[in-house]
Amino acid sequence: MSVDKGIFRRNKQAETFDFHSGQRPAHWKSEEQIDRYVPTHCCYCGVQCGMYLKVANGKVVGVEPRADFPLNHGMLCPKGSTAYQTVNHPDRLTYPLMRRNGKDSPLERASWDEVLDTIARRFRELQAQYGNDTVSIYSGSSMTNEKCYLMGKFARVAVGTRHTDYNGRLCMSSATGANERSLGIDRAANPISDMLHADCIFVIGANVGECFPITTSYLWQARDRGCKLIVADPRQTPIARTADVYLPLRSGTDSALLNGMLHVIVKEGLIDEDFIRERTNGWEETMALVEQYPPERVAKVCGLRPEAIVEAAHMYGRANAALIYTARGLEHQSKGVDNGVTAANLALATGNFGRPGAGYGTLTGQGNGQGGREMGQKASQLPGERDVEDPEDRAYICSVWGIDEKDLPHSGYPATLMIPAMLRQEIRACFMICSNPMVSLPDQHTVERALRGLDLFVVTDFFLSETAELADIVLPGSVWAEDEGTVTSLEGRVIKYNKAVEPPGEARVDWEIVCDLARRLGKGQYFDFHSARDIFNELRKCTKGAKSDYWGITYEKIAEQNGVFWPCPSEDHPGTPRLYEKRFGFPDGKARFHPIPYIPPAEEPNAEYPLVLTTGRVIYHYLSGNQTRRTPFLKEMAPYPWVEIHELTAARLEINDGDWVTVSTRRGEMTAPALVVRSIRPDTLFIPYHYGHTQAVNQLTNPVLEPMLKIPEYKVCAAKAVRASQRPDWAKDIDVHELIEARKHRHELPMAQNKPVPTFR
Ligand SMILES: Nc1nc2c(c(=O)[nH]1)N[C@H]1C(S)=C(S)[C@@H](COP(=O)(O)OP(=O)(O)OC[C@H]3O[C@@H](n4cnc5c(=O)[nH]c(N)nc54)[C@H](O)[C@@H]3O)O[C@H]1N2
Ligand SMILES: Nc1nc2c(c(=O)[nH]1)N[C@H]1C(S)=C(S)[C@@H](COP(=O)(O)OP(=O)(O)OC[C@H]3O[C@@H](n4cnc5c(=O)[nH]c(N)nc54)[C@H](O)[C@@H]3O)O[C@H]1N2
Ligand code: SF4
Ligand SMILES: [Mo]
Repeated sequence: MSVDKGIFRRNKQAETFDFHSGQRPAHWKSEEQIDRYVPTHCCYCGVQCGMYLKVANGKVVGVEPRADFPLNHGMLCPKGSTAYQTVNHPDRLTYPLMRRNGKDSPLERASWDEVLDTIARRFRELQAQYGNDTVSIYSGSSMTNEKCYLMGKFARVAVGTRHTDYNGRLCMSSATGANERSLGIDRAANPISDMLHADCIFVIGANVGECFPITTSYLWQARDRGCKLIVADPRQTPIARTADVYLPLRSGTDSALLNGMLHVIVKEGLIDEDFIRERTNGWEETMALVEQYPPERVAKVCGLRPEAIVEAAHMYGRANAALIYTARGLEHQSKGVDNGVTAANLALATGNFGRPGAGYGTLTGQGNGQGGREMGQKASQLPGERDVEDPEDRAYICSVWGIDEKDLPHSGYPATLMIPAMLRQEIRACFMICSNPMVSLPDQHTVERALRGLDLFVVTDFFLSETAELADIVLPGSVWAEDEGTVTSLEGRVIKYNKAVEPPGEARVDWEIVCDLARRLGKGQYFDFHSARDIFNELRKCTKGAKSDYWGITYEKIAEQNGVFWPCPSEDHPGTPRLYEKRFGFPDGKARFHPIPYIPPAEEPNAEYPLVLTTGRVIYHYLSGNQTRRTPFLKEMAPYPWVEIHELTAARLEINDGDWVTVSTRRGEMTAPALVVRSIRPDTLFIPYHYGHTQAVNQLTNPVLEPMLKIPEYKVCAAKAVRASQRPDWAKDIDVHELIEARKHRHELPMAQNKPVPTFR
């Protein structure tokens, strides 16, 4: 099948532009100074909007949205349209840094030879003394597939450690668990354009408007065609304001809600019996379980009105084609995998798979959050989503890599378990690239102790992040515009970044740094890559015949087709935009139901901590904010964190808009201004997490992990709030009312269709 082009008008100017020569069309008079337009994609979220970087005199000077890319059709969000400003930023790291005299000495300028030789020597010394696994590799999914692939191979082949993992552990691991348990393939089931074919879209735990901004244009087009919208989120997010049913559930109760909706669907005969019989296993047990979740019981658990649950179930159950979208709201929980499974159960029971507009999918977060979870940088994984403990997978990858099977390490610690292993001194060195855990990991005070305690901590970044500040050696790497390589978007579409400029100063392209280090570790023959394309060709081979099969994807085909959806098993295969049209990903081709009882979150409110704290994102910042906090417009729009608090709760606590509030949990406390709103449950507080040091909400969050996939419960912990006795140090000269004024309107928009503001129980 082909991907829907949507109903956008195409930009004529862009179409006449010769992308290959990089020549601008003659009639673009006002752009005379631009030398080249380099087609690429945004470096931020998983939507991966197409853009051109404008290059003049060897520098990136601006951005132009790509009208010819079928997903964004000429649109970019505030982050995309300012991303280019990070390339020439004055804060760029332009030479290596190193502490020469222990932890208390300053980071000083050093040469590449000095830092890389030191790293190689110290790794070997520590490994000789404490074993190979004393070194860990911690990488990230904002990097291309080529780099993610390289990191897994670097860990196993160059360093010889079993401990390799990445920041996707904090992001996509619940989704992976649910996809693998229910459907058998860890990828979104549908291309985004499938929204245009849906009669009902159910968004649970995803802030689509702020986190996947450009996809909302598909949502609005679907709405124009009569598609219903259900939103379940403890906060009334931008898209929730226009929803047909808005379910402001209590954080951590998603599986109860989903079981309750399925209960109603079964009772009313809205299940798809043919689909269940022919394409699934295990329905009886799930049906028996949801019997125990009548709307009245679920309403109490979730803090909702029972009628709203029934209404949502009817709306979803009666649609001919319905889509469920989840994201971290449902997944950042100690029951995150189970929650995803209950969402899949609902879609399976109603036959919503394998057709246009029918599916369940997690909205993948990071730019390469999809490819990054397939390329073998994960603790338990080899490239192509292969299993590091599976004898056949091991043998195949060893044959491609040319190593002996006994030299391939077994599975190691996921990123979240590396922290306790560092505290136990089982891990004594860490090579980190493309992650900023001093903002992103829960329970920051413990994380800081672990990282400070390392014998050798190396960070590769292009800005000095909160984490790089703690490193013994900082390596200046490259931004996306300085390298080429592929990325796999939230649709499962493999696309390509193209190189626009060279890294500044002595900064180097990431993969060259890693290959150079591999050589110095004596393993150069396994890292004899001369281009990103060389790496891509090897990774294609590694994925051949695997679930995420890239074998048939080439750089040329990506350019010709505007991306290729995996699996793509041969060069004449067009790729696979929609999964599960005929089979699910298990050997018998059938999907699997799993009965999931509701289990409460790890921490529930009590007398001392009577509120629920939840955390997440705002449109203006990206993840740890290391990039977006340096972008003037984005910084201005959201300069520091705030506490969203319902007006009833604020009144009870005698807190007014703009008052400084101290929020505390069992792990720590922080102070930020109150934003008094009606768009959040009265029992819930929300703090955006994009800030570091004393502005980091992860000082407060609960490090409890999902038992299988080890993702932290960022979305629920017990908290209390009081009016602060004084402002924090960072806030002495701040006029907080500017922020309040800027944010306020976002929370005060009227509900569509004159619906009353929802009542909470
Ligand atoms: N602007 C922006 N966009 C981004 C990113 C970014 O940092 N900034 N990051 C990208 C990445 S890596 C990711 S992972 C995605 C994340 O995308 P999302 O998951 O959409 O973003 P979050 O803000 O983490 O959480 C989503 C929603 O979950 C709600 N929520 C909290 N607790 C619960 C709960 O218990 N149940 C339910 N159902 N909902 C709950 C929150 O109120 C919030 O509105 O965004 C991607 N896009
Ligand atoms: N409380 C709370 N905490 C959360 C979340 C939440 O919702 N609430 N969300 C979690 C989620 S979903 C995620 S994805 C994580 C993200 O957490 P992190 O991965 O720690 O955050 P990033 O900002 O992506 O960190 C990437 C770092 O690498 C750098 N970088 C980016 N691209 C490249 C590259 O190509 N090469 C190199 N060398 N460096 C690069 C950036 O400058 C940045 O410093 O945070 C998690 N933490
Ligand atoms: S929606 Fe995502 S990919 Fe598109 S411009 Fe915004 S941040 Fe970039
Ligand atoms: Mo994420």
